[in-house]
Amino acid sequence: MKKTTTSHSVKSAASKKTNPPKTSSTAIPAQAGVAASGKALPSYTRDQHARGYPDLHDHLAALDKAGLLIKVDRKINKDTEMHPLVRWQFRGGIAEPDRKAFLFNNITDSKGRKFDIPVAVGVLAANREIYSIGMGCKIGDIGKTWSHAIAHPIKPMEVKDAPCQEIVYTGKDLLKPGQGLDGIPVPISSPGWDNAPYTTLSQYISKDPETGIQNMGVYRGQIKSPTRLGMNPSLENQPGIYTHWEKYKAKGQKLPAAVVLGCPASVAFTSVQKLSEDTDEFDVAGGLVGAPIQVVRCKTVDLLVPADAEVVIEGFISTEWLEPEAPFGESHGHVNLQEFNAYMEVTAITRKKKAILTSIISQVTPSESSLIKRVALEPVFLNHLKRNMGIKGVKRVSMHEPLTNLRKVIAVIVERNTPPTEVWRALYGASSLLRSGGKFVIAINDDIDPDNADALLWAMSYRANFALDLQIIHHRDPGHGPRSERNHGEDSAMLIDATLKDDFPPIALPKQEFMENAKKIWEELKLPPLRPEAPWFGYSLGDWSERNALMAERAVKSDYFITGEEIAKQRRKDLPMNTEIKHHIEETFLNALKGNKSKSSAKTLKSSKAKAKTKTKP
Ligand SMILES: Cc1cc2nc3c(=O)[nH]c(=O)nc-3n(C[C@H](O)[C@H](O)[C@H](O)COP(=O)(O)O)c2cc1C
Ligand SMILES: [Mn+2]
Repeated sequence: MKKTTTSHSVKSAASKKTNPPKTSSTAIPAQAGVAASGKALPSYTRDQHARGYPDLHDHLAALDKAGLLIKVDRKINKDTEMHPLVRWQFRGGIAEPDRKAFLFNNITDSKGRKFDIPVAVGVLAANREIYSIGMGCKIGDIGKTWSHAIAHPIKPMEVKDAPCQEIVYTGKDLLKPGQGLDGIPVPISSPGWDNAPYTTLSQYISKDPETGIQNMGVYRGQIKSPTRLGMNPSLENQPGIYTHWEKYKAKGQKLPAAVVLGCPASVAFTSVQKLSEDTDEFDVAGGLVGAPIQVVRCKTVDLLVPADAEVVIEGFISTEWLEPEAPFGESHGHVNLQEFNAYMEVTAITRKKKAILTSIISQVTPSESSLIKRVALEPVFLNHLKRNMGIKGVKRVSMHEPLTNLRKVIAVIVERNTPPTEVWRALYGASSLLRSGGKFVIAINDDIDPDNADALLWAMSYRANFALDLQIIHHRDPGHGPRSERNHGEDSAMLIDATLKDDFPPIALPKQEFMENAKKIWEELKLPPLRPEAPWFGYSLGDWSERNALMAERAVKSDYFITGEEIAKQRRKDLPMNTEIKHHIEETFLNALKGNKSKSSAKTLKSSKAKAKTKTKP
């Protein structure tokens, strides 16, 4: 194994001094590549300082050390068993923090073929803990780390030789059994529906022929022959590669491309992030790890790929011919039926000797695919609303994940006193950032858990008046999902202000102190473990008088007869049933408390009504 430390040529190192987020390179076990269990993971030796960030093997070792990696040594059929097995952790009632990454070491297919490349599934984003280990930051800092990296990109560094080119197959060698795409154990994602194995973490790299700026985006790849890979850019997501494809088409040339299958986690994360078209994902990946990403020039195309990639497929994408591609189970939860799409003719496959293939579990959400996109996209939305649009009251943006798949339902969490015009600017802003994002955009306050659809319905039910708080937006792209001919193919969006506009009485649950005390008793009684769901205690929403507070305090001290006596003195015969008490009694009561002479009830009623009318809205 050649070292790149002495032979690399620095193309363009970072010129700006940055204050990078801490990377997990310091957290690499002393013996990277050796699992905590003592069992060797597929690995190679290389000076960690030269790279400055962990590669996929180091990442797997870190996951193993954290107890997050399940190594499967039993034989697994990649075409029928692998993805269904991992699927269970997303459809089997397992909570997100309990999900794990899987490494399959003994892979076969339905013809009994063997593969020398292990397959890793869920190792990038089966849950936030796994993702945060890949980012080298705490779970709570994922958003901040993204914002920092986008604001402080670091240019990559070109090296002359690289682990990803330890093995190189080109030309006729690709047609020998096991040396073309047939040698890569690409699993079938949705057996029974998909028409082939598809690469999922396939990071397509292409270059803008005008600016020379590279793009890296994850688009699936249908294994069509040992040297042909299908590609499907979903145009509604405005994929970077499509712009390049169009430009090469206009020149009458094929589009040179390199497809990276597995690489350092931080680099992989940028390939599913929506960055501006003129941003090279490598620069932001550098920002994520706080060091230049080491890249190497491909063997048969003029493109740079991560030196620490596991496998790289090089080739040319026809800009003249399209081929049928799919059916393939999609992230919108339905099978994507066959369409005419691009394909690549492979000119080289390069790989590490001990390469590991990364496969992402996608389709019906929640999935690894939705989580990896969600944690990257939410900070982009928040930045857009707060920084680009300057809306101060926005606290968080949350994309709803299960079944709806992120883009359809977006909650914008705003401070309680945000002016309605700013709430609406946030709603319009969130609904227009992505061409295909924001079908339901709902503004809520931070006591509503946006991950709980029950809570979202709760907020919409009691805090929104649709005559005032709802707008339908026409002429929207239907986005990712099955398409309908209705309305000339155009979809629409619904913006809802479900924030509190009035002071409401408290949430009808015992106050926090009583629930906490009861939890101790619950646990003392060894009842089944609790998983508290917000709201699990009552809190004030602004409409709670001193009189009400006093009565409740008395009640919990078992002094409620005092209240009973007081109430007897407040008897009335001039009012109909269901007349609200607050405007009749509160002021009288407060004055009495202060020792003032009580005013006539008629006067109190009048002044309270006037107060209610002039009450200012937040
Ligand atoms: C597992 C997985 C598979 C994906 N497959 C595709 C795909 O086949 N086509 C596509 O256009 N986007 C796909 N995406 C979404 C893109 O990766 C995403 O839109 C990304 O921003 C693309 O990079 P770009 O913005 O540079 O084009 C996929 C994402 C994931 C996580
Ligand atoms: Mn891009």
